[in-house]
Amino acid sequence: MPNDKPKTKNDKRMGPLVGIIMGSDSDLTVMQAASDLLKEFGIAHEVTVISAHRTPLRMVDYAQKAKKRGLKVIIAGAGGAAHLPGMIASITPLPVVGVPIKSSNSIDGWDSVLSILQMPNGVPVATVALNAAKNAGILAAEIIGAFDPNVSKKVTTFKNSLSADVLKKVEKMKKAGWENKFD
Ligand code: RP5
Repeated sequence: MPNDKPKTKNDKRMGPLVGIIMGSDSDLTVMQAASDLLKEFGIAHEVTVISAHRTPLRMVDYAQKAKKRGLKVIIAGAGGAAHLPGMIASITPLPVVGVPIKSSNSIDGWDSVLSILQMPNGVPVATVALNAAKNAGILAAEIIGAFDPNVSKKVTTFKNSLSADVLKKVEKMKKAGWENKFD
């Protein structure tokens, strides 16, 4: 029996809306970007380590309690044989965003990408690109924004800033002499 007994602590305070979990603390350098994005958007979230293989009972416990604890989305990152996002998705009715990580035990990240992406029918994981934890944060913010107009506004502002950045590049290229008959 693995030594990962679930904690019994009652955690019903007004708490996080997004749970960011990862297979190891070695994933944190990548997963930090999801937390940074949520902080920027003012979305309450929590961050912890849950290993599908090394703490399977903790994983089941977390997934079973997630909805009741008030979480609305789970972002799960893992590298190598990355079973965490899919297993969490198999237990919770909440949307799960998966972040494939190019970890020390990964074959160039492909193993993580395919493990998280190729889920069977009925158990989807919204898989972002390799190491793309920031996009996972944005996706989580969009999900929260579907029922929270304040967050939705922030997502819109963020997306507008992306357009503005590109338009600056358009002008920069024009100034550098690159021709464009479009605008
Ligand atoms: C995966 O194994 C973790 O998600 C991590 O990406 C990788 C390596 O873990 P450590 O050996 O650094 O703990 O389960």
